[in-house]
Amino acid sequence: MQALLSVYNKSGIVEFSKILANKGFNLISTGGTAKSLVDAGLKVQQVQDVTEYPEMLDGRVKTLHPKIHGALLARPELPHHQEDLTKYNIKPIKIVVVNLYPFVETVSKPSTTLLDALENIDIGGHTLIRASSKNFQNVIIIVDPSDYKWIGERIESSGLESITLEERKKLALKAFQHGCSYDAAVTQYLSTVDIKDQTIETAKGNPSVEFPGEFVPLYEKKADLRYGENPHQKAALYSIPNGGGIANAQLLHGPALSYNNILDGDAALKAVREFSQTACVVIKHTNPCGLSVHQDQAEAYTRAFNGDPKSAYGGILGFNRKLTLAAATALKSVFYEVIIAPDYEPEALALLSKKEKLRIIRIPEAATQEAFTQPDIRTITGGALLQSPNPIIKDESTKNWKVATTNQPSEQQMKDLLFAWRVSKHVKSNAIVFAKDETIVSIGAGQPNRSQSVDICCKVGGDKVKGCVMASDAFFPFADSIDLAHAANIACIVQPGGSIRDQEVIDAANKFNIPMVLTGNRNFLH
Ligand code: 93A
Repeated sequence: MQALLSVYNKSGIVEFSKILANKGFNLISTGGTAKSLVDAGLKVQQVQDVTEYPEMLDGRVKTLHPKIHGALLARPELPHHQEDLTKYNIKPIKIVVVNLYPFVETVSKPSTTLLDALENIDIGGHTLIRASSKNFQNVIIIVDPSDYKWIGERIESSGLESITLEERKKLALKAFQHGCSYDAAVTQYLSTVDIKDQTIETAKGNPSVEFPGEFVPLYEKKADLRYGENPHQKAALYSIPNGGGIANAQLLHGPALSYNNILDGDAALKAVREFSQTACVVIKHTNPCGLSVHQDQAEAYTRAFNGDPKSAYGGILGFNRKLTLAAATALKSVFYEVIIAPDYEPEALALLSKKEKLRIIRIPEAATQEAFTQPDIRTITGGALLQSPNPIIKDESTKNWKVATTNQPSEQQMKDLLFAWRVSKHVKSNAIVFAKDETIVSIGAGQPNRSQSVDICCKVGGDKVKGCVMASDAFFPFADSIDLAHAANIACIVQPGGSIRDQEVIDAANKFNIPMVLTGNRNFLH
């Protein structure tokens, strides 16, 4: 019996091949893979000894040969296939282990040239996958090293034939999916790479920020989820391999993540990465109902919680720094569904792990700080909308702000205005944020008119709103919101400006001596 091994990622291949060798398989392999196996003391037949052609064209042609593909595509039960095998001296291959050149990793590097990218488009390996998968009744195809263990154990205990037809089909399906997302990545890369006025050696592509003529997301399925937004909806999680973010986060403790947990966890991550200072957010239904920045993380948590203690129950907590034991101690008595942080002090993790229902998530390294480069994608009936992500608001952005009123905000108020402005970016439009001491006091989210959001802020904040700053994610179309702000004793306002009634709105602020700052840009979130 013959096995063909040709892998870029060589982890686990020696151990798996040893099992095959012990079971009497003839191991056939390509250059680098063969070397790893020989170095480990295994007897290997080189592909070039089977094909009687050397690997050529810098390895572009290794396994592309009828002696290999005849061995993969033959159906031994058909007499005329048997005749061909005998006539051309081809021996069937029963098991194929392949994984492809690292195309996604290669094009993710900003320094990658077009030539590097093209060299990393795997042709032969891909063809091995397709041929073996097409003939899955006769050939076992393995593309995922995590399958070595169970298949190895099975072959060892019960032989190759014990792998059932259903299992073979699943492996073939996985292999086709693997090839499919690989081709999607190539398609996306080629549709965005700019080769105008550049040599093939130097042309660089950045597939993540431009909008291609044809868009094929390069997502890989990560998990089936129990259900979707509601129990009667089916759902699954897909991720961009090595793409960071919540889709590649690690669940350290607790029950499996739900669709809504992931969605809210994403909102938490996006909200805390807006701040370079130590921050804590409480998310409910994708809106931050509490958020605070403070150099003491436990204090940031307590302030965020106190923003709206009633709504915090069952919320999603987000941190942009390693979670300390002090913060874990402060939060442990409240019921939260999920907590996300870039890391956890061991004592903090141990303490929180006592809470059975709490899902504790570690966000991949640097994800709480790095800028988004992935486009925002949203499906619509019959298509999709893409946009570049709304960038992180820099401290320097206040240099472009204009004070529209006679009264100027104080330095402390400017700090709070910038804080509230940043928060308003993460609240569903029409968004109004009341804040004090870089902490949310109340939010008005998702209302069909702006003054209604102001109203909600006043009601939810109650006595606490006195002296707050107010941020609005888009301009005030009328002066009614300023009247409400005055009645609530709001100290200062930030908003984009740009309404045809700006003057009326500014006049109202002047009438009440409320300083008002115009940012010049809008932060809708629909
Ligand atoms: O350049 S290729 O597209 N041409 C081929 O004929 C071929 N056959 C296998 N790349 C080819 N492979 C790939 O080589 C496999 O998919 C695998 O990723 C890699 C293993 O090469 P080596 O064993 O030399 O490290």
